[in-house]
Amino acid sequence: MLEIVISSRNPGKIDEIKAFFLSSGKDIRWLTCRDFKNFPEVAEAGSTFFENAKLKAKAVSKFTNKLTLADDSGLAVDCLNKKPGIYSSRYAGKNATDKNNRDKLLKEMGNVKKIEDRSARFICSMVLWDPKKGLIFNTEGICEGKIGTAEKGDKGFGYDPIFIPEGFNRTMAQLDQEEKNKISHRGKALQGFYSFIENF
Ligand code: ITT
Repeated sequence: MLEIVISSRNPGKIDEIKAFFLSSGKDIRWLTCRDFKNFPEVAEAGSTFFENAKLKAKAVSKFTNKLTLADDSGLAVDCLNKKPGIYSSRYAGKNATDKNNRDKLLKEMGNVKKIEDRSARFICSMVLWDPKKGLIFNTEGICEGKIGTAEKGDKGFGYDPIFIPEGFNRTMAQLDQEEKNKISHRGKALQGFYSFIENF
């Protein structure tokens, strides 16, 4: 069976990746940081989502000597000049929680009253790294939406409770995982990845 390591310490991402493949019919044995001792802590030193995804995939593939998938993602808010972007996980500081990050974002947007001025998008860059061949596949997914004025919903993770995807009047945290995976940045990247890995 095909074995792939997920280079992530984010349980929300890991769950969504596994769930996507559970319903796809392609049998993959997923390994995560829980399956290895001293799993590398990778500094996200790149200046784009793609660069950071490559850094995470490469370091973990080198360490495990296995095919490795990495996801670097974040939120770009138009009225904040595309912030927090690649700094989404550390927006409110180095050890910020998801809640700290959401609170900071809502505060920074406090004077942006009209919903049409609160546009944003989630971006996900995904990279598959082979320990012998290096980068063998990469793809990106984008999900457009708006930032709400208060948190709603308790599903998902990260910025989900304040992100209203285009075409919905609910936040991402009010969608089931299956619904989210159909429209999300990660779900779209996973569709691209699936077409590559389907006949691997
Ligand atoms: P790994 O690097 O270990 O994978 P991470 O959480 O640090 O975990 P990133 O560096 O890619 O991952 O940061 C992603 C940030 O964007 C983080 O703050 C997430 O909460 C947020 N984010 C990404 N995808 C999201 C999603 O589907 N819903 C809500 N927030 C999301």
